[in-house]
Amino acid sequence: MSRDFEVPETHPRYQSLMMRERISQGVRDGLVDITGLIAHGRGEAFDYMIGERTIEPAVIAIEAAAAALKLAGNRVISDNGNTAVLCAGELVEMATAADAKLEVNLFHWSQERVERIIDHMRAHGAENALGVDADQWIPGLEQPRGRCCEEGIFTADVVFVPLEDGDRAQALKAMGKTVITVDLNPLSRTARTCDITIVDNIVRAVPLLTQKLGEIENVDELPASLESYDNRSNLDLVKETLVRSLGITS
Ligand code: PTJ
Repeated sequence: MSRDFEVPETHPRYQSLMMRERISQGVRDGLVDITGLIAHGRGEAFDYMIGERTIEPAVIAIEAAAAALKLAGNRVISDNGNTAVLCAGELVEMATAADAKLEVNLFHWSQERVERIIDHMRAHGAENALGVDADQWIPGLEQPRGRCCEEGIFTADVVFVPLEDGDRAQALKAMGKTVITVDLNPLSRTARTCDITIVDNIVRAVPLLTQKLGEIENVDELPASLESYDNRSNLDLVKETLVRSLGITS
């Protein structure tokens, strides 16, 4: 379905409306599952509450994520329909900066959509996006996201899983992996399960993470800085920000 409307750049909510456009166009192009619209709307609501800006706890989590990725042996960035249409090029840049593999892994799985997303990632510079020939299964995960690649998610020690569901995050942790997510909802099961949760919009978080990876100079200092990171207290800081933003007093 096409329409004769373009969001004017002068619109006060231009950035937000453009994200909606990318997600809805992604549905029309067969990249985003229809429920991706709902997931995006939920994210928008939380983004509104944190002021559509990168808050301090997210900066702290981004630093920890950069350290974890740098220290890893096999790093994988997991990509789905929403992440692909919101920041394909930025994810490719992050993969280069982190020396990470990209793997398409879908909840609403179809081989056709995996292939479409991989083509989309290639068009944005990805040389080798995994996911088409998934040859492994995440133990205990009885949903389509269990499907994964031996050389990618299955053997990774650090996995970046933005806009995720809690089930896979839990199953990946049970495999002994370090799991990093980007999720605007600090209350989600994913946010609470992961080792490092970046509560920020993925369109802001990924470029900042790439920048941080590029700024790391002393790798020897990373284990200590990672050790001092506590995801639970960082999420508490996010919740305090939300409470302040809603004007709630106890
Ligand atoms: O492409 P598929 O089939 O793998 O499906 C992808 C979606 C995102 C539809 C699927 O993973 C899903 O349904 O996710 P959930 O369970 O709705 O969780 C998505 C989480 O991401 C929610 O907590 C949202 O608040 C959050 N979110 C949505 N948009 C953004 C976001 N977080 C950061 N940046 C966003 N732009």
